[in-house]
Amino acid sequence: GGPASLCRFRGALVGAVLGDCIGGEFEGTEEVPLDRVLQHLEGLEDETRGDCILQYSDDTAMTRCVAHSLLTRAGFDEQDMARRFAKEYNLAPGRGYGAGVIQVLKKLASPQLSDVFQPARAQFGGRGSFGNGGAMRAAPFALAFRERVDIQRYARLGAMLTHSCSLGYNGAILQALAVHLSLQGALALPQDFLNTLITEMEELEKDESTRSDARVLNESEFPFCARLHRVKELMERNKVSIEEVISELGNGIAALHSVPTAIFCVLHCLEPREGLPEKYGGLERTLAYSLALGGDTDTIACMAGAIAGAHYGIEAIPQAWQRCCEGSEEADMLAQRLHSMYHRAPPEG
Ligand code: F2R
Ligand code: MG
Ligand code: MG
Repeated sequence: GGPASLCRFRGALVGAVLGDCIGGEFEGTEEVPLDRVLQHLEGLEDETRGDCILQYSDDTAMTRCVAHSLLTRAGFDEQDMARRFAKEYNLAPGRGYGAGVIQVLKKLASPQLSDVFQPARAQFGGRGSFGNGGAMRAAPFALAFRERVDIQRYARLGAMLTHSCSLGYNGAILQALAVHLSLQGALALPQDFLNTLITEMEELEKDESTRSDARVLNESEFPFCARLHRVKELMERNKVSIEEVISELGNGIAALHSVPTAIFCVLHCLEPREGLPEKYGGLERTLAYSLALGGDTDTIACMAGAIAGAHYGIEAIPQAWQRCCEGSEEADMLAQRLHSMYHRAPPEG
Protein backbone atom coordinates (compact mmCIF):
# COMPACT_ATOMS: atom_id res chain seq x y z
CA GLY A 1 0.00 0.00 0.00
CA GLY A 2 0.96 3.64 -0.51
CA PRO A 3 1.73 6.11 2.27
CA ALA A 4 -0.92 6.13 5.03
CA SER A 5 -2.94 3.41 3.26
CA LEU A 6 -5.58 1.37 5.06
CA CYS A 7 -3.49 -1.82 5.01
CA ARG A 8 -0.64 -0.02 6.81
CA PHE A 9 -3.02 1.32 9.50
CA ARG A 10 -4.46 -2.15 10.05
CA GLY A 11 -0.98 -3.69 10.08
CA ALA A 12 0.18 -1.24 12.75
CA LEU A 13 -2.52 -1.96 15.34
CA VAL A 14 -2.85 -5.67 14.61
CA GLY A 15 0.96 -6.04 14.63
CA ALA A 16 1.06 -4.40 18.07
CA VAL A 17 -1.57 -6.77 19.51
CA LEU A 18 0.23 -9.81 18.11
CA GLY A 19 3.52 -8.69 19.60
CA ASP A 20 1.89 -8.29 23.00
CA CYS A 21 -0.06 -11.59 22.94
CA ILE A 22 2.69 -13.72 21.41
CA GLY A 23 5.47 -12.02 23.39
CA GLY A 24 3.68 -12.54 26.70
CA GLU A 25 4.92 -16.14 26.78
CA PHE A 26 8.50 -15.01 27.46
CA GLU A 27 8.12 -11.72 29.37
CA GLY A 28 10.68 -11.62 32.16
CA THR A 29 12.69 -14.59 30.83
CA GLU A 30 16.29 -13.51 30.44
CA GLU A 31 17.50 -16.20 28.04
CA VAL A 32 15.11 -17.29 25.33
CA PRO A 33 16.66 -19.81 22.90
CA LEU A 34 15.60 -19.21 19.30
CA ASP A 35 14.29 -22.77 18.93
CA ARG A 36 11.83 -22.13 21.81
CA VAL A 37 10.62 -19.01 20.01
CA LEU A 38 10.18 -20.90 16.74
CA GLN A 39 8.39 -23.74 18.52
CA HIS A 40 6.02 -21.21 20.12
CA LEU A 41 5.33 -19.62 16.72
CA GLU A 42 4.89 -23.02 15.00
CA GLY A 43 2.23 -23.80 17.62
CA LEU A 44 0.15 -20.87 16.32
CA GLU A 45 -0.10 -22.60 12.91
CA ASP A 46 -1.31 -25.90 14.35
CA GLU A 47 -4.95 -26.09 13.31
CA THR A 48 -5.55 -29.28 15.30
CA ARG A 49 -4.78 -27.41 18.51
CA GLY A 50 -8.30 -25.98 18.60
CA ASP A 51 -8.91 -22.76 20.49
CA CYS A 52 -5.61 -20.95 20.75
CA ILE A 53 -6.37 -17.75 22.56
CA LEU A 54 -3.29 -15.92 23.72
CA GLN A 55 -4.51 -13.17 26.03
CA TYR A 56 -3.39 -9.60 25.67
CA SER A 57 -1.78 -7.72 28.55
CA ASP A 58 -1.64 -4.11 29.79
CA ASP A 59 0.06 -3.06 26.52
CA THR A 60 -3.06 -3.77 24.46
CA ALA A 61 -5.52 -2.92 27.26
CA MET A 62 -4.11 0.63 27.37
CA THR A 63 -3.67 0.96 23.57
CA ARG A 64 -7.38 0.17 23.18
CA CYS A 65 -8.18 2.97 25.66
CA VAL A 66 -6.03 5.45 23.70
CA ALA A 67 -7.64 4.49 20.38
CA HIS A 68 -11.21 4.57 21.73
CA SER A 69 -10.61 7.93 23.39
CA LEU A 70 -9.07 9.57 20.30
CA LEU A 71 -11.97 8.29 18.18
CA THR A 72 -14.79 9.15 20.58
CA ARG A 73 -13.47 12.63 21.36
CA ALA A 74 -12.25 13.22 17.78
CA GLY A 75 -8.88 14.25 19.21
CA PHE A 76 -6.98 14.27 22.49
CA ASP A 77 -8.98 14.75 25.70
CA GLU A 78 -6.93 14.04 28.83
CA GLN A 79 -9.95 13.67 31.14
CA ASP A 80 -11.56 11.09 28.88
CA MET A 81 -8.34 9.13 28.34
CA ALA A 82 -7.53 9.10 32.06
CA ARG A 83 -11.05 7.89 32.87
CA ARG A 84 -10.73 5.07 30.35
CA PHE A 85 -7.36 3.93 31.79
CA ALA A 86 -8.84 3.85 35.30
CA LYS A 87 -12.00 2.04 34.21
CA GLU A 88 -10.08 -0.55 32.19
CA TYR A 89 -7.76 -1.26 35.14
CA ASN A 90 -10.71 -1.60 37.48
CA LEU A 91 -12.45 -4.06 35.13
CA ALA A 92 -9.36 -6.22 34.50
CA PRO A 93 -6.59 -5.52 37.02
CA GLY A 94 -4.82 -8.81 36.26
CA ARG A 95 -3.40 -7.87 32.86
CA GLY A 96 0.19 -7.61 34.14
CA TYR A 97 0.50 -3.85 34.80
CA GLY A 98 3.77 -2.34 36.03
CA ALA A 99 4.14 -2.31 39.80
CA GLY A 100 4.19 1.49 40.07
CA VAL A 101 1.55 2.50 37.54
CA ILE A 102 -1.16 0.67 39.50
CA GLN A 103 -1.07 3.48 42.10
CA VAL A 104 -1.69 6.05 39.36
CA LEU A 105 -4.56 4.08 37.86
CA LYS A 106 -6.25 3.78 41.26
CA LYS A 107 -5.94 7.54 41.86
CA LEU A 108 -7.26 8.32 38.37
CA ALA A 109 -10.49 6.54 39.32
CA SER A 110 -11.31 9.19 41.94
CA PRO A 111 -14.17 11.50 40.87
CA GLN A 112 -12.63 14.23 43.09
CA LEU A 113 -9.44 14.38 41.02
CA SER A 114 -9.27 17.62 39.01
CA ASP A 115 -5.68 17.53 37.68
CA VAL A 116 -5.39 14.18 35.90
CA PHE A 117 -1.60 14.60 35.49
CA GLN A 118 -1.01 14.94 39.24
CA PRO A 119 -0.94 11.21 40.20
CA ALA A 120 1.78 10.53 37.62
CA ARG A 121 3.87 13.46 38.92
CA ALA A 122 3.79 11.97 42.43
CA GLN A 123 5.38 8.66 41.32
CA PHE A 124 8.82 7.59 42.50
CA GLY A 125 9.29 10.39 45.01
CA GLY A 126 8.19 13.04 42.51
CA ARG A 127 10.59 11.96 39.76
CA GLY A 128 7.89 10.23 37.74
CA SER A 129 8.07 6.89 35.96
CA PHE A 130 10.62 6.14 33.23
CA GLY A 131 8.91 2.81 32.43
CA ASN A 132 7.86 1.92 28.88
CA GLY A 133 4.12 2.04 29.66
CA GLY A 134 3.67 5.33 27.77
CA ALA A 135 5.55 4.02 24.73
CA MET A 136 3.80 0.64 24.56
CA ARG A 137 0.44 2.38 23.93
CA ALA A 138 1.71 5.22 21.67
CA ALA A 139 0.89 3.80 18.21
CA PRO A 140 -2.68 5.23 17.93
CA PHE A 141 -1.32 8.80 18.15
CA ALA A 142 0.46 8.20 14.84
CA LEU A 143 -2.79 6.95 13.31
CA ALA A 144 -4.93 9.81 14.59
CA PHE A 145 -2.74 12.82 13.70
CA ARG A 146 -0.98 13.69 10.46
CA GLU A 147 1.39 16.42 11.58
CA ARG A 148 4.55 15.55 13.48
CA VAL A 149 4.04 18.46 15.84
CA ASP A 150 0.62 17.07 16.85
CA ILE A 151 1.91 13.51 17.16
CA GLN A 152 4.66 14.75 19.48
CA ARG A 153 2.38 16.99 21.55
CA TYR A 154 -0.34 14.40 22.11
CA ALA A 155 1.91 11.36 22.47
CA ARG A 156 3.71 13.31 25.22
CA LEU A 157 0.49 14.33 27.00
CA GLY A 158 -1.02 10.85 26.62
CA ALA A 159 2.09 9.32 28.20
CA MET A 160 2.22 11.96 30.97
CA LEU A 161 -1.06 10.67 32.37
CA THR A 162 1.07 7.88 33.88
CA HIS A 163 4.72 8.72 33.07
CA SER A 164 5.90 12.23 33.99
CA CYS A 165 9.65 11.53 33.73
CA SER A 166 11.07 12.69 30.38
CA LEU A 167 12.77 9.31 29.97
CA GLY A 168 9.27 7.81 29.98
CA TYR A 169 7.32 10.27 27.81
CA ASN A 170 10.15 10.87 25.31
CA GLY A 171 10.11 7.10 24.68
CA ALA A 172 6.42 7.40 23.82
CA ILE A 173 7.14 10.24 21.39
CA LEU A 174 9.94 8.24 19.75
CA GLN A 175 7.68 5.21 19.33
CA ALA A 176 4.82 7.31 17.88
CA LEU A 177 7.22 9.02 15.43
CA ALA A 178 8.63 5.64 14.34
CA VAL A 179 5.11 4.38 13.59
CA HIS A 180 4.29 7.64 11.79
CA LEU A 181 7.37 7.43 9.54
CA SER A 182 6.75 3.76 8.85
CA LEU A 183 3.14 4.51 7.83
CA GLN A 184 4.54 7.00 5.30
CA GLY A 185 6.78 4.32 3.77
CA ALA A 186 9.99 5.74 5.26
CA LEU A 187 11.46 2.29 6.04
CA ALA A 188 12.20 1.94 2.33
CA LEU A 189 15.30 4.02 3.19
CA PRO A 190 16.37 2.69 6.61
CA GLN A 191 19.29 5.11 7.15
CA ASP A 192 17.09 8.13 6.38
CA PHE A 193 14.40 6.73 8.69
CA LEU A 194 16.91 6.55 11.53
CA ASN A 195 18.46 9.94 10.76
CA THR A 196 15.01 11.56 10.86
CA LEU A 197 14.30 10.02 14.26
CA ILE A 198 17.68 11.23 15.56
CA THR A 199 17.04 14.77 14.30
CA GLU A 200 13.59 14.86 15.93
CA MET A 201 14.90 13.49 19.24
CA GLU A 202 17.86 15.93 19.25
CA GLU A 203 15.39 18.79 19.22
CA LEU A 204 13.28 17.25 22.03
CA GLU A 205 16.22 16.31 24.23
CA LYS A 206 17.58 19.87 24.27
CA ASP A 207 14.82 20.59 26.73
CA GLU A 208 15.93 21.47 30.29
CA SER A 209 13.73 18.87 32.04
CA THR A 210 15.20 16.17 29.81
CA ARG A 211 18.74 17.34 30.61
CA SER A 212 18.08 17.38 34.34
CA ASP A 213 16.33 13.94 34.34
CA ALA A 214 19.27 12.48 32.42
CA ARG A 215 21.72 13.98 34.95
CA VAL A 216 19.79 12.78 38.00
CA LEU A 217 19.38 9.28 36.56
CA ASN A 218 23.05 9.10 35.55
CA GLU A 219 22.27 8.78 31.87
CA SER A 220 24.30 10.40 29.11
CA GLU A 221 23.14 13.73 27.64
CA PHE A 222 20.62 13.21 24.83
CA PRO A 223 19.91 9.66 26.03
CA PHE A 224 17.52 8.53 23.28
CA CYS A 225 19.75 10.05 20.57
CA ALA A 226 22.75 8.22 22.03
CA ARG A 227 20.85 4.91 21.83
CA LEU A 228 19.71 5.62 18.27
CA HIS A 229 23.35 6.22 17.31
CA ARG A 230 24.10 2.77 18.77
CA VAL A 231 21.30 1.33 16.62
CA LYS A 232 23.08 2.86 13.63
CA GLU A 233 26.41 1.33 14.64
CA LEU A 234 24.84 -2.10 15.13
CA MET A 235 23.24 -1.88 11.69
CA GLU A 236 26.60 -1.19 10.11
CA ARG A 237 28.12 -4.40 11.54
CA ASN A 238 28.13 -7.55 9.40
CA LYS A 239 27.07 -9.78 12.25
CA VAL A 240 25.43 -8.87 15.57
CA SER A 241 24.80 -11.32 18.39
CA ILE A 242 21.74 -11.24 20.65
CA GLU A 243 24.11 -10.59 23.59
CA GLU A 244 25.55 -7.51 21.86
CA VAL A 245 22.08 -6.12 21.15
CA ILE A 246 21.08 -6.59 24.79
CA SER A 247 24.25 -5.05 26.13
CA GLU A 248 24.21 -2.05 23.73
CA LEU A 249 20.47 -1.32 23.71
CA GLY A 250 18.85 -3.26 26.57
CA ASN A 251 15.73 -5.41 26.77
CA GLY A 252 14.23 -4.03 29.97
CA ILE A 253 11.13 -2.31 31.28
CA ALA A 254 12.54 1.26 30.99
CA ALA A 255 11.53 3.14 27.83
CA LEU A 256 15.21 3.93 27.21
CA HIS A 257 16.06 0.22 27.32
CA SER A 258 13.26 -0.93 25.05
CA VAL A 259 12.04 1.64 22.47
CA PRO A 260 15.39 1.91 20.58
CA THR A 261 15.63 -1.90 20.89
CA ALA A 262 12.22 -2.32 19.21
CA ILE A 263 13.33 0.04 16.42
CA PHE A 264 16.50 -2.03 15.97
CA CYS A 265 14.45 -5.26 15.73
CA VAL A 266 12.45 -3.79 12.84
CA LEU A 267 15.51 -2.49 10.98
CA HIS A 268 17.54 -5.67 11.52
CA CYS A 269 14.71 -7.85 10.19
CA LEU A 270 14.11 -5.88 6.99
CA GLU A 271 16.18 -8.65 5.35
CA PRO A 272 16.39 -12.41 5.93
CA ARG A 273 18.48 -13.39 8.96
CA GLU A 274 20.40 -16.53 9.83
CA GLY A 275 18.43 -18.80 12.13
CA LEU A 276 15.02 -17.46 11.11
CA PRO A 277 12.93 -19.62 8.74
CA GLU A 278 13.21 -18.70 5.05
CA LYS A 279 9.41 -18.91 4.73
CA TYR A 280 9.05 -15.98 7.15
CA GLY A 281 8.29 -12.54 5.78
CA GLY A 282 9.60 -9.37 7.47
CA LEU A 283 6.77 -9.07 9.99
CA GLU A 284 7.21 -12.65 11.22
CA ARG A 285 10.99 -12.17 11.39
CA THR A 286 10.58 -9.00 13.45
CA LEU A 287 8.29 -10.63 16.01
CA ALA A 288 10.43 -13.78 16.27
CA TYR A 289 13.61 -11.74 16.72
CA SER A 290 12.00 -9.47 19.36
CA LEU A 291 11.03 -12.54 21.40
CA ALA A 292 14.52 -14.04 21.12
CA LEU A 293 15.97 -10.99 22.92
CA GLY A 294 14.17 -12.03 26.12
CA GLY A 295 13.41 -9.53 28.90
CA ASP A 296 10.37 -7.32 28.28
CA THR A 297 9.31 -9.41 25.28
CA ASP A 298 5.60 -8.54 25.15
CA THR A 299 6.34 -4.82 25.09
CA ILE A 300 9.34 -4.88 22.75
CA ALA A 301 7.41 -7.13 20.34
CA CYS A 302 4.30 -4.91 20.70
CA MET A 303 6.26 -1.77 19.76
CA ALA A 304 8.26 -3.51 17.01
CA GLY A 305 5.01 -5.09 15.76
CA ALA A 306 3.37 -1.67 15.41
CA ILE A 307 6.31 -0.20 13.45
CA ALA A 308 6.75 -3.32 11.29
CA GLY A 309 2.98 -3.71 10.77
CA ALA A 310 2.81 -0.13 9.48
CA HIS A 311 5.56 -0.99 6.99
CA TYR A 312 4.45 -4.41 5.71
CA GLY A 313 0.67 -3.95 6.06
CA ILE A 314 -2.04 -6.32 7.27
CA GLU A 315 -1.58 -8.79 4.37
CA ALA A 316 1.85 -9.68 5.76
CA ILE A 317 0.42 -10.85 9.08
CA PRO A 318 -0.43 -14.57 9.04
CA GLN A 319 -4.16 -15.20 9.50
CA ALA A 320 -3.39 -18.14 11.81
CA TRP A 321 -1.40 -15.84 14.11
CA GLN A 322 -4.20 -13.26 14.13
CA ARG A 323 -6.78 -15.92 15.04
CA CYS A 324 -4.73 -16.93 18.08
CA CYS A 325 -4.59 -13.47 19.62
CA GLU A 326 -7.26 -11.93 21.81
CA GLY A 327 -8.18 -8.44 20.62
CA SER A 328 -6.77 -8.69 17.09
CA GLU A 329 -10.20 -8.26 15.45
CA GLU A 330 -10.99 -5.24 17.59
CA ALA A 331 -7.58 -3.71 16.80
CA ASP A 332 -8.33 -4.16 13.10
CA MET A 333 -11.67 -2.40 13.49
CA LEU A 334 -10.10 0.46 15.49
CA ALA A 335 -7.41 0.88 12.83
CA GLN A 336 -10.08 1.17 10.12
CA ARG A 337 -11.91 3.85 12.11
CA LEU A 338 -8.67 5.76 12.77
CA HIS A 339 -7.86 5.58 9.05
CA SER A 340 -11.21 7.25 8.26
CA MET A 341 -10.60 9.91 10.92
CA TYR A 342 -7.05 10.57 9.62
CA HIS A 343 -8.23 11.03 6.05
CA ARG A 344 -11.22 13.17 7.07
CA ALA A 345 -9.08 15.67 8.97
CA PRO A 346 -8.27 18.66 6.75
CA PRO A 347 -4.52 18.99 6.14
CA GLU A 348 -3.04 21.92 8.07
CA GLY A 349 -1.60 25.05 6.51
N1 F2R B 1 4.83 -5.19 34.61
C1 F2R B 1 5.04 -5.93 33.65
N2 F2R B 1 5.60 -7.14 33.82
C2 F2R B 1 6.00 -7.61 35.10
C3 F2R B 1 5.20 -8.79 35.58
C4 F2R B 1 3.85 -8.96 35.02
C5 F2R B 1 3.36 -10.31 35.39
N3 F2R B 1 2.93 -11.01 34.21
C6 F2R B 1 2.26 -10.23 36.43
O1 F2R B 1 1.09 -10.37 36.05
O2 F2R B 1 2.58 -10.04 37.61
N4 F2R B 1 4.71 -5.58 32.39
C7 F2R B 1 4.14 -4.36 32.03
O3 F2R B 1 4.89 -3.32 32.65
C8 F2R B 1 5.66 -2.58 31.68
C9 F2R B 1 5.14 -1.19 31.63
O4 F2R B 1 5.26 -0.64 32.89
P1 F2R B 1 4.85 0.85 33.20
O5 F2R B 1 3.47 1.06 32.75
O6 F2R B 1 5.87 1.75 32.67
O7 F2R B 1 4.84 0.80 34.77
P2 F2R B 1 5.67 1.60 35.91
O8 F2R B 1 5.31 0.93 37.17
O9 F2R B 1 5.42 3.05 35.80
O10 F2R B 1 7.20 1.35 35.55
C10 F2R B 1 7.70 0.04 35.45
C11 F2R B 1 8.82 -0.19 36.48
O11 F2R B 1 9.97 0.56 36.15
C12 F2R B 1 10.64 0.96 37.34
N5 F2R B 1 10.68 2.45 37.38
C13 F2R B 1 10.01 3.30 36.58
N6 F2R B 1 10.31 4.57 36.91
C14 F2R B 1 11.15 4.54 37.93
C15 F2R B 1 11.83 5.55 38.70
N7 F2R B 1 11.68 6.86 38.45
N8 F2R B 1 12.66 5.14 39.70
C16 F2R B 1 12.84 3.80 39.95
N9 F2R B 1 12.23 2.81 39.25
C17 F2R B 1 11.40 3.17 38.25
C18 F2R B 1 9.84 0.38 38.50
O12 F2R B 1 10.37 -0.87 38.81
C19 F2R B 1 8.47 0.25 37.89
O13 F2R B 1 7.62 -0.66 38.53
C20 F2R B 1 5.52 -3.33 30.40
O14 F2R B 1 6.56 -4.26 30.28
C21 F2R B 1 4.21 -4.04 30.54
O15 F2R B 1 4.14 -5.19 29.74
MG1 MG C 1 2.40 -6.23 29.19
MG1 MG D 1 6.04 -5.88 29.05
